[in-house]
Amino acid sequence: MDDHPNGHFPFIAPDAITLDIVGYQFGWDIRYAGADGKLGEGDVKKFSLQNKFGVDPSDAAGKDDFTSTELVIPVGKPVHVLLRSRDVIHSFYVPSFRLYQDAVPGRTIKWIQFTTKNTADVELACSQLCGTGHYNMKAKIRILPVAEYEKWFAGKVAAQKAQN
Ligand SMILES: [Cu+2]
Repeated sequence: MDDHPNGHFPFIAPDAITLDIVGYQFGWDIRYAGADGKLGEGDVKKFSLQNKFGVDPSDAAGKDDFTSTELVIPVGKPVHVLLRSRDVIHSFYVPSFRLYQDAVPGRTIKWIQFTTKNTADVELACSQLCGTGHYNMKAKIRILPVAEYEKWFAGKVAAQKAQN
């Protein structure tokens, strides 16, 4: 079981796009693996204002990771979410997917996976009353045709490379 890249969750598709999503008062931070397809390890113990994803700066896998304020995904491909919270309990809620999962401080939730059927713009919200800005805790989800997603992804990888 431990040989599986997703450890105790073998139902996660091996070709899924794994995204790191961190809830905070009041929004969502989203991190993508860059060109190497590998996210730098994110550790809830390393969260700080300067280190929003709790990554180890010496982790080579994280060098090309990039962030986004929108959740952009290709239609028809499995998406695997690593879900965390930087402060209080939030809940990852996508009404049009009928999907919600609490994000709990100190934990990484590893079992969320979904595959979309149609291109669309939908909304990611928070379904846990988490403070005064709760109503405004949201992010856009853009479900794109695969070729369009790949173009967006390539643009983000190039921008990240220019920064490094
Ligand atoms: Cu919230």
